[in-house]
Amino acid sequence: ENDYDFARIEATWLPVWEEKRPFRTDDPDDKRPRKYVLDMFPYPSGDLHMGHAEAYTFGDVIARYWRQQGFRVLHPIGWDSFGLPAEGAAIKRGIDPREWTYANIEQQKQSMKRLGASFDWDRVLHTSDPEYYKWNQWLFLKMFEKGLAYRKASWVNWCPFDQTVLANEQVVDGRCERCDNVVVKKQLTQWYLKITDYADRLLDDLNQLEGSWPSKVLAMQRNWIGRSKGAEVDFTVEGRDAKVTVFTTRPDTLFGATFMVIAPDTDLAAELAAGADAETRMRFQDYLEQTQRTSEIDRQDATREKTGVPLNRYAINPVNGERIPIWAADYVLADYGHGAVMAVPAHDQRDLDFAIKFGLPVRVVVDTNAPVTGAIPVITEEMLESGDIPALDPASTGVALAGEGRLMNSGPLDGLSKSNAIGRMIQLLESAGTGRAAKTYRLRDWLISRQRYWGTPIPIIHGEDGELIPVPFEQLPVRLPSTEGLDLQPKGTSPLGAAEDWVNVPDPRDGSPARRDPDTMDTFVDSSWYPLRFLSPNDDTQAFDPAEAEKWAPVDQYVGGVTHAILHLLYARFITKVLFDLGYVSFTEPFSALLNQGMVIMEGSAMSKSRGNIVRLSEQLDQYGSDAIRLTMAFAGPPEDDIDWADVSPTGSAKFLARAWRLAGEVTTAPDVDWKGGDAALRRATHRLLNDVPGLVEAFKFNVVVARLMELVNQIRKTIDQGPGGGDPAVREATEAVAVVLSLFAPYTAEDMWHRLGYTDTVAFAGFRKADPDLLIEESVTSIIQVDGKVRDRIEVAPTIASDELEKLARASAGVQRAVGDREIVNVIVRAPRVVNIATKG
Ligand code: ANZ
Repeated sequence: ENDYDFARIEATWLPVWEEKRPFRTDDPDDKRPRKYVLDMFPYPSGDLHMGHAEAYTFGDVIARYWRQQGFRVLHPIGWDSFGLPAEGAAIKRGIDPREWTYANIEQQKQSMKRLGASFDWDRVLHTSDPEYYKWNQWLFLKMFEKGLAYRKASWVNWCPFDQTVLANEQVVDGRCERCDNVVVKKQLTQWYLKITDYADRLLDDLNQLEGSWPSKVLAMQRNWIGRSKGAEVDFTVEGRDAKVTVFTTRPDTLFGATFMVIAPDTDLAAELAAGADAETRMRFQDYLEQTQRTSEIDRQDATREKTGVPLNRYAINPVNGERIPIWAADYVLADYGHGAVMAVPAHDQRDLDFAIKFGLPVRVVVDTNAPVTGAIPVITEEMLESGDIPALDPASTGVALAGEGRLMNSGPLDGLSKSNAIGRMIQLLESAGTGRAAKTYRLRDWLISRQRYWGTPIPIIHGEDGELIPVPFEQLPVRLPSTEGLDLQPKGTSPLGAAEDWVNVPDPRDGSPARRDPDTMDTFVDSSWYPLRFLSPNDDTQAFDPAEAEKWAPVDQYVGGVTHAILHLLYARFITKVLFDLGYVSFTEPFSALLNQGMVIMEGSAMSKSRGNIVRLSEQLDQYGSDAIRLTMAFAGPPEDDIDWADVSPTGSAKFLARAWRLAGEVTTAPDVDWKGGDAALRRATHRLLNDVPGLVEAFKFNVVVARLMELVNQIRKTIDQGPGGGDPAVREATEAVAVVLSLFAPYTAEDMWHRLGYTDTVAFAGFRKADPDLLIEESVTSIIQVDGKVRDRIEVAPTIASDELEKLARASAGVQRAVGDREIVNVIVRAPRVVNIATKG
């Protein structure tokens, strides 16, 4: 009983929490303010690991903190339980993916409970439950209705081994991230969500998150959306009725366009080649095949040797009527802008490399030697004096002139600065009807079709006439059929296509034979709106209750890994805006604040099976207990930083917990004792802690809070051992404060302390005591007395000392008297209570 035994303490309190469910948030009469604290929900891949423990510790500290501050805190958890690994495990072991998934969920749930995570266990959701994915289907149908879900044929990354489409990020150096086989391009008809319609809002609304999201994540989102401003220019093509439009960020350089380049893998390139001579057609065909074997990443690599073929066709420059040749080259991307560029080799490096390699003309149209106000001058005074002015000759230097300057060789633009010329050129194009201001984005529409079993079935029926018919709402969910008799091996089409009983359905229009769409949705759809489902997880009439969303959402604090910095957050932001437009929510951003925890690493590198450096969470929990592990995570440093498990000391944490815990057994006063008479120094230390904790926790300085707890525990120990003992009321006051603050980090130990201190309710809602302002005042401060700029004395004064009082003390101080001697004091500046400056003369 008098020894700290984490196993006994865990065994005492876990069943109590299980039974009392203190973290339920379902009392409609509770009028306290609300906070929604959400951890990114896990994928059920085996048991929890150290990284999970870290993330859930930080989320839990924040949730527990707001509870202690008197908020009702919604802190739910669920599982992102659809996805490929379950399918892989199922194939390998010949079991149903459900078996693997739900067994892992059960195991993770037990670990989370053991970790003392204060989740509301009555709101658990699994995205692979039909009760959940029904609402993915509802969302899809809503978007289909609005034209935001659509099908199109396009070139996609295809892994011939895994027989599936890959996202661009899953292609590494042209190979499949999973199996390392060379990825090819394949033309497929797939479902897309029209996220590009939201590009501007997704970008502009990031400004609202400035300061409450990590700036790195904001930058990554901005880059991913990649908005460029410029113009579209229409070129006539000889022998073709329709014009060809290009996107350019530099319309000012149009007079310097000496050729045009089109992405080979576009209909336009194919059409232009088809209209050329036989040799050109053949060369183009070979080149197209070569392009299709080249990865997106290589194509975007600006330093790669340029390749391309002439199409033997000509375009007319709309501003000067010049006839320029058209080429096909893979450095121009099919799905950016219009898949075609006006090449200005003098001012664009890629175009210059290409022009030099194929002997195409280079014409300078911006004099980058000419001074422009506000721009960094290219020509310095010294250059002018020495006459050493760089030649405007990119064709021989090989370096494009990308900088500021004044226009030349450009008719009406001559003499204008670059930015003025951009504006002027857009005006000229607009009035001639041959171009206009335009924006373009890197962001692509979101491809959501997956040719896989373990996901949400797309609720569309294909009529015999090719019509796409939404599954009537009353028929949702479209449930996944059982895996009985299905071959889940990847083969390029969805395994669901072979589920004859499932896939063949009557056409909802007239009962004629029709087929279900056999594809399932990207699991990022599942996670794009799950925070809302937690608000009414058992509602079978709607995806979420808008009234509850009004109360709780958006999420006040989201916690999770930086691995989700781009896609998950972008998709969740997109879907939130869609729900806003549909009138279901009143806000446009799902996560008001974001904390990215670092990684748990080992001896400088990430933990991985191949390195053999995996630290097993369950073993750590067995050895040190949950509280010590949690405390170690919190104490290791700022939560955003990586934690090297080789550098931390769970043993040290456990020792500290034992020290803190023992104090509770030594307090001999009753809970209602009057603290007023307690040891003053200890009381001041307690109140300083109480005063500082909120600011520290809200700035995520958990490590500092833990350090402060350690100090206070030491001071309590000293007070007991050297002073008035456990009967001093200040010892009770301080130990209670320790228990309450410690409950954020070490809930088991804190709970046990609280009960040993004589309370019967959980410590989780005890609340921070308000710091007493009188006890925050320092007893004395050191005042520095300077004479003619030199420190001559230091005196201890009351922090509230008045200026004239301080001046008197200063003048009287021995050090000052000595320094002044018989000189005259001409000026005294007093900054009470810290400094007095005395100036003398003579
Ligand atoms: C003429 C020009 C002159 C350009 C100049 C740049 C500099 P960002 O800023 O990334 O948006 N471009 C347009 N479509 C392209 C495509 N599908 N694939 C590859 N490049 C493409 O880049 C916009 C610039 O990239 C455009 O402006 C165009 O080249 C090129 F001195 O037009 B520019």
